[in-house]
Amino acid sequence: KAECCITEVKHLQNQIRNLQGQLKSLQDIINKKHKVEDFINGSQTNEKLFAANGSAGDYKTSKATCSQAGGHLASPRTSSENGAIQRIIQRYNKAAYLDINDMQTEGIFKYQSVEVIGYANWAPGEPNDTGGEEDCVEMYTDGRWNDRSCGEERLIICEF
Ligand code: 293
Ligand code: CA
Ligand code: CA
Repeated sequence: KAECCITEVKHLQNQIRNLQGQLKSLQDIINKKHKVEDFINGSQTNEKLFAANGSAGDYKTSKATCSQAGGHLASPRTSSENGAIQRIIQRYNKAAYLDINDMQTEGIFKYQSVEVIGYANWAPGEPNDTGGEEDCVEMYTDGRWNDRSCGEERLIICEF
């Protein structure tokens, strides 16, 4: 018989109404944050968010900094992601390391030392492993990539 459950049903309906209200305010907050991100970074259809705070470091420091922040050092997998990173590099007018290297096998570039890259945007003549010691990758302000020694000071750009 339905009688048994009316108060429970009403209670649940109340809880649903409360949750709907909370969901609505969460959506409002998220929408506002998206607008701020789009204003700062330019509209992104990407899922990934790229961010810099102006700090710089070598490859190891860059990786550690992004990891401490709960993200990863930026590693573009598409031209659209490459463009999003490039905009940040242009804003700071400073090249940045990508999380791509050929430390394991010379000439075989991998994401985070694990997965062979499926997208590249090398500058003409790159990668050239100058001096036999360029196993990291930097992005120039024109969005092109250069293999580079890992110990330079570069803008830190993380992805989240
Ligand atoms: C050589 C030739 C340059 C090039 C440079 C970079 C270093 O000096 O044209 O820009 O190497 O590849 O990473
Ligand atoms: Ca190399
Ligand atoms: Ca090079």
